[in-house]
Amino acid sequence: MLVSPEGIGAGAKGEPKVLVTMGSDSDLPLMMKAVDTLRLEFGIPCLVQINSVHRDLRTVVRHIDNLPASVQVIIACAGGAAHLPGNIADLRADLPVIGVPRDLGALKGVDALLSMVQMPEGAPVAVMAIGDAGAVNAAIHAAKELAIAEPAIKERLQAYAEKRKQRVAKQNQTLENKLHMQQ
Ligand code: RP5
Repeated sequence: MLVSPEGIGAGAKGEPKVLVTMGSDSDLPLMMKAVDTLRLEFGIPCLVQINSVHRDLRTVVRHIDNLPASVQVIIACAGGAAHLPGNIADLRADLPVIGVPRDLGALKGVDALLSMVQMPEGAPVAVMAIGDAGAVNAAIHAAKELAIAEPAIKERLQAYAEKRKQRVAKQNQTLENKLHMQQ
């Protein structure tokens, strides 16, 4: 279990606001994209924890029942028969759960995607894309949920969107230069 260092910016006081959890440490390289987006782009500290519903279900229940009160959103990643986010959605009726499906190879992550997205009525999981885009988007989605009550995070979200716009403007500039060179 690990709490990310401060995070960056006014909103980050070291109290974890997001739980980033996963079924195995083999998911960690993918989930570091969520952790780094949370803390570096938005200054949101998070708790990072391994929770395996297939290998140690009792510990999962204990961890999830006893989260710090500061945690307001949960991001859960798993591959294969990905039951972790759905089980957490049942355990924590009070917190939004965002699922990130991981590609384990055999079925290219579609197995995890469908396991997460087909939750029965009453226990929703907000499912992101398979892989890297899903991990980053999970962090952005969590930041948006926190931003409802925290104007500082809203500002960071706007700055992030601005950076994406600038990227397109730069691409257009490069394109224009290339087209002029061909004349
Ligand atoms: C899932 O099984 C985990 O979330 C992971 O994506 C997958 C494989 O785990 P390891 O066998 O690599 O530990 O529960």
